[in-house]
Amino acid sequence: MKPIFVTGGAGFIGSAFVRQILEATSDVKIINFDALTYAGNLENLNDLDAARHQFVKGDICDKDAVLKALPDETDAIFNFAAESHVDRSIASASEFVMTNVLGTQILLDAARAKNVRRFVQISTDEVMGTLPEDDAAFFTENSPIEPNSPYAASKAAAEHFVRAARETFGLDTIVTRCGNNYGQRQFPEKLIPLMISNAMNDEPLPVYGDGRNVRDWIFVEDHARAIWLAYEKGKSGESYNIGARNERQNIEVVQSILDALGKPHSLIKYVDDRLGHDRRYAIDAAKTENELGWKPLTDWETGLQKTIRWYRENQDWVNHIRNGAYRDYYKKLYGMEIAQSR
Ligand code: NAD
Ligand code: TDX
Repeated sequence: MKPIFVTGGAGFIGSAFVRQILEATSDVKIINFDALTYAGNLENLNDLDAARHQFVKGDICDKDAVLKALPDETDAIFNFAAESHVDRSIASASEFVMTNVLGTQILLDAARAKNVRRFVQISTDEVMGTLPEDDAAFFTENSPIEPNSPYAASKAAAEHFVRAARETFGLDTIVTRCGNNYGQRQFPEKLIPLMISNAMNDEPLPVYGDGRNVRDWIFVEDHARAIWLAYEKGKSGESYNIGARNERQNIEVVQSILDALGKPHSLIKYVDDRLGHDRRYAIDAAKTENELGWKPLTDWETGLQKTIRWYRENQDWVNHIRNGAYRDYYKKLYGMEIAQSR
């Protein structure tokens, strides 16, 4: 069995990745190291094969815990662990610096100490800042690093430390930069699951600014496959952009969700814009397609339908979150209460 070490595997994308790899391979054993912050959820992992998946609760900022959990000669570290929500980073950035920057550096040091063969850093298109909306420009791997939010700045800093580990110590590294993910088990602070769960509860759908900011959406399983291919086939020291050529204005996304759920557009509530709100993300994934032989398999209509169906069928999962600390978060950010769900 080939050991791999996945951090943040109890979160949205990490858990999709773990599921996919357990299903698609037979010779890989996963150590899933996750601190179980507000975004980590053991319910995301409850039906996995214990013989090939070991969960370890731990913080990537805790060097001793990382060294204890990470076996010698591990084939790869996949670093998903992060504070991942832009709005939270605007409210308080320090946690983002801790986990996303210091945590990544601690993992890089541990990778060298334990002779890990390859380090895969899960980064984001947001490190490249924003694009004008009336432009044909796309993010490529050569776009300048110009992060605009504290979240994006912390992910950009992490990328720089990954690069430094390679240039200084010869660590074998890969960076992947994906656009906005959607799919099952995404924490309902992000646009799509927030709008689905509010619509299911007949609560207002808060749309920032004029609703015309553009995001490039990708189904989470397509992202997970690209990461695995980057690990298997990627060239050390390279970064790979991942995107499904699926740009949408936020308002269009929100209206599609309401239509799919048979709810009225009158639930839409325009609210104050996010500070420093990036206008448009759009990814040119040609390098990933050509060098890794990857392409997305799930189109937007199918992916959105699947996602909505999952949230409808897993209302307990949503309600466990909506009835907890999330209520305070929601009130503070949006100045609105959400009703207790049954
Ligand atoms: P998420 O917030 O759903 O999950 C993050 C996970 O990391 C949680 O399980 C949490 O418990 C864990 N974690 C947080 N701090 C930790 C720490 N100090 N030590 C150990 N574990 C810790 O995030 P996500 O949306 O699944 O994103 C995963 C990764 O993908 C992140 O690195 C994010 O920057 C990147 N990314 C996300 C998107 C997106 O659209 N969601 C797009 C591109 C890249
Ligand atoms: O209530 C909302 N209303 C709203 O209009 C929320 C939560 C969001 N929005 C808008 C802001 C963005 O233009 O929707 C868009 C998407 O917002 P988020 O889901 O918060 O994602 P974004 O800020 O684009 O960042 C995401 O993509 C890149 C992820 O959260 C990051 O982890 C990832 O790196």
